[in-house]
Amino acid sequence: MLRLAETACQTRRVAGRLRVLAVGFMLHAGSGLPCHAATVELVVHDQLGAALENAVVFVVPKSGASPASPTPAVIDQVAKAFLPKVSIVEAGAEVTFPNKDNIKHHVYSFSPAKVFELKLYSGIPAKPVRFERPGIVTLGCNIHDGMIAYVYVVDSPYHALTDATGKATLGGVPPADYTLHVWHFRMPSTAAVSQPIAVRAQGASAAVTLKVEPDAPVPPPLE
Ligand SMILES: [Cu+2]
Repeated sequence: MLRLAETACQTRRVAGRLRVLAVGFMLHAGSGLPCHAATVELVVHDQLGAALENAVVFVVPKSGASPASPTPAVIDQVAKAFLPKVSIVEAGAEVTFPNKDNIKHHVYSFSPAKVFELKLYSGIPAKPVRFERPGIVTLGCNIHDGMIAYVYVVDSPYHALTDATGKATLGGVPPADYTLHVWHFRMPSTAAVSQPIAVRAQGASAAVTLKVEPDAPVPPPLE
């Protein structure tokens, strides 16, 4: 019975999907069979219609922040680059910054959500960095100007990065009213684009168009 119900839910969700190419959002969610948890499907493009990879997408219940279950993350430094370039962590998560190059790096952030500095080091720093506050943290290296990465700290367990086709799927989302947040590092502002999204039993989907610059804004250097 459960399988039949899920199949019916999926069929309705696909049949009801809407997409828009204009700047902004178009959301679809309806009512129907009582699926136990829903799937939110998102696709993100730029203003020229090109798929945007590594866009941060997450939903937060309107009833308040979801209990986060932060899991540790790792951001490597390889060949004078942060890997991955974009990470999503839940508030309270600890991140380690292994330096896998044979030169030293000096990792820092001036972002209000997390100000920190890992002074010139090799190997793995003794202590991870804890990200408590939701927000966007831009990482730099004081030695290598081209090293830039982003940590988006969220207060929701429902988050994902878009793939090369601009798509992301949030699974296991309890049906409720949410706010959808979408951000890409080529946006001229660190403010995410936000919009209501009603997640119903058969799921929800949204197509989002972001206005982005050709290159990411350059963060200020360490003084
Ligand atoms: Cu460096």
